[in-house]
Amino acid sequence: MKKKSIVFFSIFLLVAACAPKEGIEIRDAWIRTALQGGNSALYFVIHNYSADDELVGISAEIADAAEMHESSMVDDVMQMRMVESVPLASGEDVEFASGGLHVMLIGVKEELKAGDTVEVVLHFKNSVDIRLQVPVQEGADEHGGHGG
Ligand SMILES: [Cu+2]
Repeated sequence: MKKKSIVFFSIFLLVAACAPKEGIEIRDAWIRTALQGGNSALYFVIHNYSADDELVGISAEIADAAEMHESSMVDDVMQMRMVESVPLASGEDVEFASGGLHVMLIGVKEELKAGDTVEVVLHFKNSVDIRLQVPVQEGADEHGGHGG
């Protein structure tokens, strides 16, 4: 009688415990409440898991224009300048937050109330567009004297 030998193959695959993420991730996005015709601001954090890239623009149908701005204190006065593109270094977080980088939504076409959702599209130099549904939240109005 032939003895069947059963061979157990233990196959060890070298699998990374956690597959590396790729692309660009946006988190903690929110938009400040605003009245119709007024200005609002969009904030978020970007993490770039890929090679160096740049955020080159933002589209938001809800507003007449969406511009990237950077606030900074100059001689105790908050100043803002428009930014054409924002470098996204590989592996780095870039934060759009009150008092720093932000996206101005100029001339919103309808009132933005807390709990609403607004669609925005982020454009990159190398990566494909990212479409986001962003919640509207109450927030301090840092743009009181901004004028657009
Ligand atoms: Cu601004």
